[in-house]
Amino acid sequence: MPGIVIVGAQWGDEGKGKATDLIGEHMDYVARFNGGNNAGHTVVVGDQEYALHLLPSGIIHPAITPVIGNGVVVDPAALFEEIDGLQSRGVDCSRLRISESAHVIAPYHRTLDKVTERFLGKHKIGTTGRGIGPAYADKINRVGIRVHDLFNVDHLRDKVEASLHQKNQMLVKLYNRRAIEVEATVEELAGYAERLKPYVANTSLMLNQALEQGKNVLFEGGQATMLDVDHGTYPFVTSSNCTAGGACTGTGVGPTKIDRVVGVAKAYVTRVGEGPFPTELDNEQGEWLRRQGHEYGVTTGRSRRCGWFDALVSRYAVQINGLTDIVLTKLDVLSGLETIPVCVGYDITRSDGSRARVDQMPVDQAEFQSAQPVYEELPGWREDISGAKSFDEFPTKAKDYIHRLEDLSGCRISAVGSGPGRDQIVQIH
Ligand code: 2SA
Ligand code: GDP
Ligand code: MG
Repeated sequence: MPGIVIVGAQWGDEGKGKATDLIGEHMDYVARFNGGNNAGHTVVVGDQEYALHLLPSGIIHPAITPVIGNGVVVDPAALFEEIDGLQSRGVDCSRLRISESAHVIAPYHRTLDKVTERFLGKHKIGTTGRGIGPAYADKINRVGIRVHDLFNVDHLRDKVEASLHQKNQMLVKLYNRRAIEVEATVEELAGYAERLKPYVANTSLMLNQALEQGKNVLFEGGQATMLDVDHGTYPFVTSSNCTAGGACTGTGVGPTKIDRVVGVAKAYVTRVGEGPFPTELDNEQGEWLRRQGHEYGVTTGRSRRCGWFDALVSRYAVQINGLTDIVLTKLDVLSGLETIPVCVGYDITRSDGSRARVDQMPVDQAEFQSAQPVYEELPGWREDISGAKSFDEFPTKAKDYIHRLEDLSGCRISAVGSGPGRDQIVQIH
């Protein structure tokens, strides 16, 4: 089973870091394929908690080669800060390999991210402010800077000039800001080159050769299906392909090399930032879920919006990613509830004003914005499940909840999280 992809099945923070750590134990390589340091993946080992942003979660295992693929956007300052933080805690980062064609987040991308959010006003996306969108926009506009560009200053200056030409006109004329200086930017970016060099490699070749040799590669997705730039709740999305297809384009490995696609889903749903969220609980129950689940952003510290499990979202994630199985996390958080509502349909308003009940994800975002959840009430359980070591130890009603989510999602649940700890996960065979 050499090629495994892990993706978020909802709006992120499902516990991908933990799932990657669990499955990654048997892997030779763990490769990030999208996003950047907007991600916040938590891995808890004993009494140590690691919050990983740009680095693949597999970096915690000494036997794994962590890889940052070409589909990732790399902020060199953030990268070194993260490496320094981990190394000071005894984690060896020297095995890390970064694609030479990954795009670089320059300081002006961070500036633009913040400025555009401010100017969008009530239409803002609620980004993490890490420069992710502007860096991907440059990639698509063909004025991006790639990692290998940092190693030739004349070439780099050319690229920075091309990238800043239009941005400076916009910053000065539209946003009433000072123009960004080319030379200062070149100096800063070129200053990272020497330290970056030993990590840089042709990672596509490396991963393909590894797969040829029968080695195991885990492809770790950042963000999630509903934040995917093509398949998510556009425009309230991130700027990359977080879905399984992104694993191929974002690492240079073909789809025939992928054997398993794991979706990570919470037993309820959370979202950070703006955008529609049909099962959101803007009330005391939502506050209860936030408190029980400690739902705060790992990168920005923002409060996460909380709501009930949405079967339309999980069915959609199964379809878009071709999921082979689901890792269901945070089931322990729901212990103590009398009943647990699960969304099984939406009442939506069509563009002609008519109302309809649907059980598939509407693509039209105006329809999705209008969605009112239709709930099925499932019986809850009182027992604390955080110490369960096998599926048999779960209360019957918790087992029923898991089986009902499998039926509604149309996909097998292969493991269930019962707490944040590394060993608090129960495999289902
Ligand atoms: P961006 O910064 O351009 O990627 O923001 C665009 C949208 O994507 C959402 N987004 C995220 N959603 C959940 N978790 C993320 N990572 C952090 C975490 C978030 C944090 O693990 O907690 O700390 O706030 C993440 N990254 C991006 C973002 O909220 C926007 O809706
Ligand atoms: P990711 O972005 O998908 O990797 O998820 P985050 O790390 O942003 O958020 C998931 C949070 O839930 C982290 O604080 C994890 O330690 C925690 N977590 C993961 N699995 C479980 C679980 O099964 N139960 C509980 N209570 N917490 C969990
Ligand atoms: Mg996260």
